Amino acid sequence: MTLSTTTLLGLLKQQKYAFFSGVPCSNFADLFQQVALDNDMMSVPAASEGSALSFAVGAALAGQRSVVALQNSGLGNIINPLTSLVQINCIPTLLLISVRGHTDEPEDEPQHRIMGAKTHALLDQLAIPWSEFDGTPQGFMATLLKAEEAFQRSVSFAILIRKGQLSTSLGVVVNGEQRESDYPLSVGCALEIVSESLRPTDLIVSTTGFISRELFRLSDRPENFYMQGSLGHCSAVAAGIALAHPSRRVVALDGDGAVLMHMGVLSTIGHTSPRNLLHVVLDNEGYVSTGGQTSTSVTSSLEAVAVACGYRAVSRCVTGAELGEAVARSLSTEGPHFVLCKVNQSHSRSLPRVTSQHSPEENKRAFQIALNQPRTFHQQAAPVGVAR
Ligand SMILES: Cc1ncc(C[n+]2csc(CCOP(=O)(O)OP(=O)(O)O)c2C)c(N)n1
Ligand SMILES: [Mg+2]
Repeated sequence: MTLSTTTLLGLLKQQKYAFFSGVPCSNFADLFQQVALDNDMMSVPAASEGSALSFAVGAALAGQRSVVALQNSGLGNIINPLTSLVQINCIPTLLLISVRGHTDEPEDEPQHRIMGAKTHALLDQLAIPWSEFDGTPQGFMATLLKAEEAFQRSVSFAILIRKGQLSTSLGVVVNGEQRESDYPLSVGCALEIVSESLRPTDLIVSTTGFISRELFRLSDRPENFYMQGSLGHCSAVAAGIALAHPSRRVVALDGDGAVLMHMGVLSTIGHTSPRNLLHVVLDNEGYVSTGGQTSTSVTSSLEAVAVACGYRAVSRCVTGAELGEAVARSLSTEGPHFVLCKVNQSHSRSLPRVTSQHSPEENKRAFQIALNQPRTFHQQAAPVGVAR
């Protein structure tokens, strides 16, 4: 059963919820966009699930009923404010949790497997009562009434929502208006340009979602470490490699949503200053892998943050020529380099999944071999698109 997002929002408003925050999941593709358009609901697009919960707590302190929407992968990000803010201060909030990797869905991506199997037990351990949504309006209303009972005891409540239970059909919305992004480069084109400029031995760590899938489609090679899950941690992994292995050049291929989620990493990178690190951010001003919900990079200059954090060289690119030049410059000068490239939100229709060919463990093993025993390449060898 699939409930229309409009109905779900109507029921939330009927129960006097007036404040919404969260981080998107593809199961919530419509929800974030509809809430952004809704005049009766204040919506805050948070950079991480922990801050979404904290925004909601602030709103609750100010007297508003608040909802936080998150994927279960974000449970790790909320546990600190959930236990040490919400629970000790008895400030009840409603959590709408999209459950990926449910034990009934063994075909879901491997990064969801462990959290998918542990979500219910984790909530039990945390003493957060929960209810599984059945996909019907009556079922949703029944879970909201259970939440009311929990709130009477100043306890938060979680509604668990499965894939396909909420409608997901809208396009891209920015500041409440439908829009087409008009940057000339797609992620695929930008990655081709980056790949052409790199050396065959350069190591790449790519962020979770479509960026890794585009890289895999374009140029699968053992020097690529594809992050699956762990949103926001790609640049720290790349910087860790760069610091531990100063003779190898390491490229972090990041997304705007990922950078925003753990932006403190930029300060650590500026501080530790790995000379062999190139941090490329493909900024499409949205969470495109989960349906194109707007990210706050639309009103933030991530490149200015990188400058302030102490990266040695920072560029902002819009065209292919600018991107090619920025990546080429980073080859001949010391890093850490930060290249922000504005990209549009289009992708090829059928993006293969990395896991269709390599399990995460196989990818790790191949990457470690490529890192520790670099392959030799002829001078004229194809730059980066070398088959595995
Ligand atoms: C902690 C956490 N929260 C939410 C998600 C769901 N998620 C997967 S990819 C993604 C979008 C990332 O956006 P961005 O880094 O800008 O890359 P894009 O999809 O736009 O290429 C989100 C929100 C997740 N994997 N982990
Ligand atoms: Mg993005």
